[in-house]
Amino acid sequence: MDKRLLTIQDVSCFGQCSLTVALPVISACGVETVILPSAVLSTHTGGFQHYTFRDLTADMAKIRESWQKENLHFDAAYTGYVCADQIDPILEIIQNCTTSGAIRIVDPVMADNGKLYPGFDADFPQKMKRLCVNADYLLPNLTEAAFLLGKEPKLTGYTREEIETIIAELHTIGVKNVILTGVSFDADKLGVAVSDGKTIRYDFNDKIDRASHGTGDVYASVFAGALMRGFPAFNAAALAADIVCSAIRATPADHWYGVCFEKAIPELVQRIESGK
Ligand code: PXL
Repeated sequence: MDKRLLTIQDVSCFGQCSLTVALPVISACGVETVILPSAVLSTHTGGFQHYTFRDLTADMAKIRESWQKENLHFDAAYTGYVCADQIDPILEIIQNCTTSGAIRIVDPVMADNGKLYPGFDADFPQKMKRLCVNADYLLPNLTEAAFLLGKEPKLTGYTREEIETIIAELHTIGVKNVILTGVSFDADKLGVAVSDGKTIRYDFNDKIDRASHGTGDVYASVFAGALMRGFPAFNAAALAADIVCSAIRATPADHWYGVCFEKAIPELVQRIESGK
């Protein structure tokens, strides 16, 4: 039977991020996608000033009970932007509503460019860490990885040795596979380090010199979809990077709040179906 994935993250009604990216992207990969919205915001928080925030934490246990009564189970759980009070209800959902051997993909969405996103306190990373410790696949950017490990993030200039120390420390807290984004050893290239705890492999693309919001969500969603379709983790990580680059290139310069990932969906479908 085809595998079914549950994704838990917010709905930012406007802004091309979180669930409005994950659902279309993972569905386009041909994977049944069940959603649990953790909150509803009028827009995302990355540059909009007047966002509303409807917290759906109180619904999480009720939704879990409903799924348990219906005997519904998921073969993978992928979590993104969530709040501190949602960590325990999410762990309960994962414990009770996933199949044995289900894959846990955690994107510890909370920070970028050296800073926590608005709305997260300094103690949030230690709370998010509880969701990360048993992840099968953890997809932090470099800022998130530093915060999870209680380190001061650097904006640039990580050496290969520093990158590999961060990866080793993430394995030490219990993460099985690390997909670390935002790695750069060369001014013209940006990439990802993929580690299964034994081997670290790097994939680089030409750096596109533009600040783009929501690329992390496109990245993690393509990765999750490709993994569910049988891509090895390194290939899923490299495909995700290619699709993010295509999405950025398809985005007009004045489109500041997100990336036009919709334009990259035909390429995504073609690459998923060809297995490359
Ligand atoms: O793209 C990550 C993200 C998801 N959800 C909300 C956000 C952000 C980043 O700013 O604000 C609500």
